[in-house]
Amino acid sequence: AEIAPGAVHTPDWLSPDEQRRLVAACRDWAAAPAGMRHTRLPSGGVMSVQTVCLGWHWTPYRYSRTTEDGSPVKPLPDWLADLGARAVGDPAYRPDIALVNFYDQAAKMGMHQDKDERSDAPVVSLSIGDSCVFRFGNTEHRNRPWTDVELRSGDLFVFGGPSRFAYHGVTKTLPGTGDPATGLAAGRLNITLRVSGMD
Ligand code: MD5
Ligand code: FE
Repeated sequence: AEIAPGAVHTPDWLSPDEQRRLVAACRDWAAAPAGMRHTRLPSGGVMSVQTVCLGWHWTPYRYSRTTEDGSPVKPLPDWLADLGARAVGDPAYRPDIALVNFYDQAAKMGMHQDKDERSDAPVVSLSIGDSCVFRFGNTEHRNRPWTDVELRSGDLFVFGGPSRFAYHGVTKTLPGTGDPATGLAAGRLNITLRVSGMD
């Protein structure tokens, strides 16, 4: 379903097998060093979501090749970039950043734009585990109008064209809605694939 120009939601895109493989991979990526952590905000707070980065390490306003403690960022495997190319239907799409977000039952993400990348290539979003309410806004500001969309395990969302720089957030997760057969007993995983536009 096209939620807005360039914002395409494909429910149930990942097979159960692909979801299991991704959960197992996320478990490996989450391990220290350069593992999953609550990102520190310039305000002094921390995000409720926990994140592990592949390819480039994200902190607000900037990407780097090392994490806060100086550890090298884990590589983004070719098979994951291939999955991204399949998601956008373009073999030339080569994401070099993956951000893996884990939401426990209390985590949410406020309305924001993703503009730390130096590329306007599409962002691919994959969801696994508990469902969430995803809020897709507009390009002007973080306020209405917006559209709330429930994202479920296995869903694909591609944000391209005029939707690439839209405000968006996650207002809540829906605990107990995931299938433990994925290997995730509780919580929600979201994997985004991005093009950095950097060398
Ligand atoms: C999530 N993650 O569910 C969301 C899904 C993030 C983030 O927002 O920054 O890690 S990705 C949603 C997204 C990405 C890029 C553009 C747009 C939405 N958009 O234009 O709406 O953890
Ligand atoms: Fe975002």
